[in-house]
Formats: sequence, C-alpha cells, structure tokens
Amino acid sequence: MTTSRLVDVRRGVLEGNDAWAAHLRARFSSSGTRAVNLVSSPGTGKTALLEVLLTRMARTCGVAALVGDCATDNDAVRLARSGAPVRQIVTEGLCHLEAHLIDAHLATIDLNATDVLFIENVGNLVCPAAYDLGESLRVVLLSVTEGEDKPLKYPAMFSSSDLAVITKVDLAEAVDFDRSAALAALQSVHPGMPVVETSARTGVGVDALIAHLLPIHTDIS
Ligand SMILES: Nc1nc2c(ncn2[C@@H]2O[C@H](COP(=O)(O)OP(=O)(O)OP(=O)(O)O)[C@@H](O)[C@H]2O)c(=O)[nH]1
Ligand SMILES: [Mg+2]
Repeated sequence: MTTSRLVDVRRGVLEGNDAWAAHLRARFSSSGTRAVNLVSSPGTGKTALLEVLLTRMARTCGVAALVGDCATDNDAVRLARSGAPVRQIVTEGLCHLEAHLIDAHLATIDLNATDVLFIENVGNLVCPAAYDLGESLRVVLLSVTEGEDKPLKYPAMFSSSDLAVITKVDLAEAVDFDRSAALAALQSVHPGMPVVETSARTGVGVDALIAHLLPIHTDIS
C-alpha cells in the first residue's frame, strides 16, 4: 500500500470514529451523563484511582465504568468490587478504545441512572489521543515513577487533555520525583491545564480530583 493510500485509510477511520463519538455525545447529553476518559501509559494507576473514585462517588451520585485492555478482565474484576456497574472491553490487541466499542458496551448500562461514566482507556500515551470517545472530560495521568519529561515526549496526549493528574505521590520522595520539572513540562505542552496530585494508596488529593470531575462540586466527605 502506498503512503498516500495509508493516509486516506487512517483519515477514513478517524472520520468514522468522529461520527460515532458525536452519536455518543448526544446519548450522554440526553441522559445527563458526564463521560470521563482516563488516559495514560500502562501502570500509571488508572484502575487504582478508579477503585477509590467509584467507591467514594457512589455514595452521592450514579457512577459506572467501562475499562479497556488488550487482554484479560483483571481491571473489571478489581473495579466491580466497588459495587458500581463495570464492563470490560477486551480490544484483542488494539492499542486504544474507539467510539463504536463504547457504544456496543453501553447496552447493559442504565445511562439515565449514571451521572458520571468513567472510561479507562488502554494504557498507551500515543494512540488514544486521536480517538474521541464522546467524553466531556479527558483526564491524563502521569505517575511520579515514569519520568517528568513524559508530557514533552508525548505532547498530543497531554495537549488534548482537559486535566492532568500526577499519581502515586506517596512514592515521590523514594524516586526523587522532580515536581517542578513535571509541572513545567505539563504547562509547556498545555498552558493553563489544571493539575491535581493524588495517591490512591493514601487517598491524598482524591477529594480535589472529585471536585474537578463533578459538574457542580458535591461534598462527598
Ligand atoms: N504506591 C502506590 N502504588 C500505586 C498507586 N496507584 C497504583 N499503584 C500501583 O501501581 C501498579 C499499577 O496500577 P494500576 O492501577 O493497575 O495501573 P493502570 O494504569 O490501571 O494500568 P493498566 O490498566 O495496565 O494501564 C499497581 O501495582 C498499583 O498497586 C499509588 O497511588 N501509590
Ligand atoms: Mg488499569
């Protein structure tokens, strides 16, 4: 296949995805659901943070989660312990979620009872950036263990996100995390992007994160 043919195919795939995403956005709007797309490299702590978020937020609002992985339903098993509706999307090698996969896995979720729908994307700092999932909020995670310069190396993911979460701050001292360098890298690729610092282990920063996720801040303590 020639390069220009490949470009045409890729453009067609992305346009098809955008059409599905527009359909999803209309569904979310009519049910009053806020969709939150969590993106990061593998192992940054998306599932660990979601375990805490689902458990806490379920006390005051309707929450549900879709979780994407290339293989296994390990994450859905972890998240289902919260009691919230959770569905695993196994992509069988695909390195990102696409809008039609979200649509297909919503069949057994009652969106009218869901105020916030979390979508945990496949761990990958490149491919998910190009795929709109109809979300109202894209949240990118950066852990203290993965290197402060990740935003500079993967700018599309960080510039396309609405909020950054620095995770695993309980480990910051142990790994000599350079907080100023990480914040500077984030601001250089996405000036003005809000940043929340969390630990799923200690719970620090989780309330501040919830305040960003809810359209109107609810006291969840
Ligand atoms: N100390 C510490 N460890 C954490 C924290 N969050 C996650 N971890 C650990 O980091 C590892 C990866 O966490 P996951 O939640 O599975 O990461 P993930 O981003 O969902 O990974 P993928 O779904 O594979 O992309 C696990 O061993 C977690 O226990 C945290 O806040 N502090
Ligand atoms: Mg996970």
